Amino acid sequence: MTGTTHVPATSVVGDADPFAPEHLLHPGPLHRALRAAGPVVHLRRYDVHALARHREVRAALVDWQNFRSGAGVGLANFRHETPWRPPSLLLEADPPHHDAPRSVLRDVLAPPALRRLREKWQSTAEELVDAVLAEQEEEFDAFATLAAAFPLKVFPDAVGLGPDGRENLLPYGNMAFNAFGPRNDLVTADAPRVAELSAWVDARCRREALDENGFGARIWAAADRGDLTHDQAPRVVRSLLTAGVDTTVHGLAAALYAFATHPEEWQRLRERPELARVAFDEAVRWQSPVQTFFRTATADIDVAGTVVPEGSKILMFLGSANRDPDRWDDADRFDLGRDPSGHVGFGMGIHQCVGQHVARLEAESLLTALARRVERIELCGEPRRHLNNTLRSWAFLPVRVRPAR
Ligand code: OVM
Repeated sequence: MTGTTHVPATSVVGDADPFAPEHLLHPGPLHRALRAAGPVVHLRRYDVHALARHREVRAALVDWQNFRSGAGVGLANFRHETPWRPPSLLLEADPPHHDAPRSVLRDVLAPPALRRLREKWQSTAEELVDAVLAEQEEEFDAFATLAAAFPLKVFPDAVGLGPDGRENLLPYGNMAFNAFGPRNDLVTADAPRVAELSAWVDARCRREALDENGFGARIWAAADRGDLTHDQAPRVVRSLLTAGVDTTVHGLAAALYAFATHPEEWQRLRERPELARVAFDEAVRWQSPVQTFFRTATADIDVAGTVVPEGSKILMFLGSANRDPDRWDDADRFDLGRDPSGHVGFGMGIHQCVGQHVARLEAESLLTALARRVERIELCGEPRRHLNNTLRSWAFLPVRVRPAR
């Protein structure tokens, strides 16, 4: 630990606010203090129990019977508070209600369905990288030009969204991920646009708004077959639009940041582009674009000798579990040589990210195109984070590249 980094002492870590800007910007010190303080830590400010070690986070994620999602996976407890929007039928639901929407979306986003997109996404990535290398100087913002531009090109098309209003997608997702946290300044800043952005997204989920070949239309077709009700279909489409854009944008940004700060790993990827998928998972482990989710205890649960009371919220630090030295060798190192499987950056268990294959295909397409065309990529200025209550996200990622000859 460096001398300038403030590390909360074990005795006061229970007073920390994990959603305060200092911890959102630099979560490492708080994560270390939480892991050191024990397998479970009571956070007094919010009266929730926090899990920050890999073993307990993983155990909670797979134990959906005790650690429920139906009362919301943010701080708000839907038993007592009205959610900011009708709850997700996947994320904020438990079996048995959860299972039909999950199985429909799993099929819509499964690897066979993605094979149709593969060639198109690869050529789009190649065109994008060629255009960036041709148009930009050697120094540019890799966040806007690559990490944000690529998903925003391919994913809304795959859903079957019309061309208008796509600039609303990132602000809507940003708002949804802020809403899992406390009602702090980040949530207040989003408030003026909640109604407008929600109305736009809800309108895009209607059958008439969706192209007949996309994921959205396939969700509606599942309702025609009786696998979902027609009332459920638009809300399952909404899950795609909520969880499918910001996550991949900041996940790709995590990978680009990792490579721009680890030149030897970039050379490794250039020599073996087939490492692109494992590299993306390692970047998801290392940065954990989704930092936290909550559960609600459905009984008094004994966690390593501490009773978590029935009805109370549990805060799971995915980003901390993914850096737990008891689970990972040299946990803070971004390393293409390791096997990152078992990371909880996509969750684990019945709610594990249903779109992870889509994310990996996006990452593979973009990273492979870059690896073939870019000899060196390095930071050429101070990158800037974008603060969000849940997402470890980016605003600006200045890089210098040397194109391959
Ligand atoms: C959803 C959803 C799923 C995962 C994450 C998420 C805002 C939303 O089903 O709407 O974050």
